[in-house]
Amino acid sequence: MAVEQTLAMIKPDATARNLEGKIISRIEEEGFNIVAMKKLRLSKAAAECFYFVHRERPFYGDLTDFMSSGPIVALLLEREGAIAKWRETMGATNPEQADEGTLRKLYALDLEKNSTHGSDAPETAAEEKAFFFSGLELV
Ligand code: FUP
Repeated sequence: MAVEQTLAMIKPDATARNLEGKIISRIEEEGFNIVAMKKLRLSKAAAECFYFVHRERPFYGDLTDFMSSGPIVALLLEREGAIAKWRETMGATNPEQADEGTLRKLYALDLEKNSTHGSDAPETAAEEKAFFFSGLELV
């Protein structure tokens, strides 16, 4: 399996409950190298840009309100098969369908406030990496 990178976020519902440490510990336990990391608050416009692919969906307004409602932590993660491994670690988008022990099963409040984000393919991982990090911020 090739070493790859994926973009992860700790979402506002999780930062509000001081879950950053627990989620970052899990990232380390699952064998990811943290290539870059920062905490910031997305503007509504930035959240709309990040989720542009969902602009026609009925949940777009609520989702981008939520994603700009408080701080997030963006992380660039690296390991073999990082994209699939991080999605497996997060669990299903809807926490009601997430497997036991996954981050969303453990921490998500509902389908929208689901605590973590992960890229879904190499192309989106590259776009999302560029959205959050400049070359200077990659270590
Ligand atoms: P995921 O790749 O697991 O983050 O899920 P999606 O790309 O399908 O959805 C992006 C985000 O939109 C999810 F994290 C949660 C939110 N969402 C809703 O709020 N309502 C929905 O019906 C579907 C997704």
